[in-house]
Amino acid sequence: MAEVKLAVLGGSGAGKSALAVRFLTRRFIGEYASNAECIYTKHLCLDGRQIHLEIYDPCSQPQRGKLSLTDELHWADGFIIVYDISDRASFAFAKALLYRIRESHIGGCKKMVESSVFLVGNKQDLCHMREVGWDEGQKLATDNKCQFCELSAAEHYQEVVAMFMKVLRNITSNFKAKEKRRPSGSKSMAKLINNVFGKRRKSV
Ligand SMILES: Nc1nc2c(ncn2[C@@H]2O[C@H](COP(=O)(O)OP(=O)(O)OP(=O)(O)O)[C@@H](O)[C@H]2O)c(=O)[nH]1
Ligand SMILES: [Mg+2]
Repeated sequence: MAEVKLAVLGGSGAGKSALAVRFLTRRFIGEYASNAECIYTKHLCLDGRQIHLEIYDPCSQPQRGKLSLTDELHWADGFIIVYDISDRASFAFAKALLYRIRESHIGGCKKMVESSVFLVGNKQDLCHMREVGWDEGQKLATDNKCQFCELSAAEHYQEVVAMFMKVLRNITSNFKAKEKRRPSGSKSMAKLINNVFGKRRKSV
């Protein structure tokens, strides 16, 4: 069974928890605890392959301060970077996150991470309060060679599922490419690192 680790990152209130919970439970519940980070786990079948998925949903991140992300970069196989289309500050935060991920990629921290990054402009239902244009999101994604979509965790269940499935597909195809290129010994080293890095876990 393939193990996939996905980190959902973004500014405070962008909708990280809403997206994760919507994907995992189909529901939009409106209010989400933001004082504790957690990892949700789920088994699913993707293109006939069994996947053990872990989704990391961090607690509120300060808009300022150092974006070290060191743990997340080592832990995650892929990232969903979320901003709120009605909040320009969250877009700036997403931009900084993408920069940090790209930087680590150049430094060789995690290979082939770019194709496993999805930039999401959330709260599309609030387009009457829009502060970030669709074209700005698309350009940021193109500049960082990642995928992009706008959606609403509140209103678009199918789009949320489609977005998660696209990321998962890219991650698993990266796995296949890596398996072809590396000896199996390095896989157990990656597992060892993952086991050392523990977070609170929730099963859904
Ligand atoms: N209108 C609208 N509201 C949304 C949407 N997604 C999330 N929200 C609301 O935005 C607020 C923040 O959502 P969360 O999912 O808690 O955001 P978060 O990024 O997890 O926030 P922190 O954990 O505090 O960093 C909540 O009140 C949600 O109900 C959306 O698509 N549309
Ligand atoms: Mg949250």
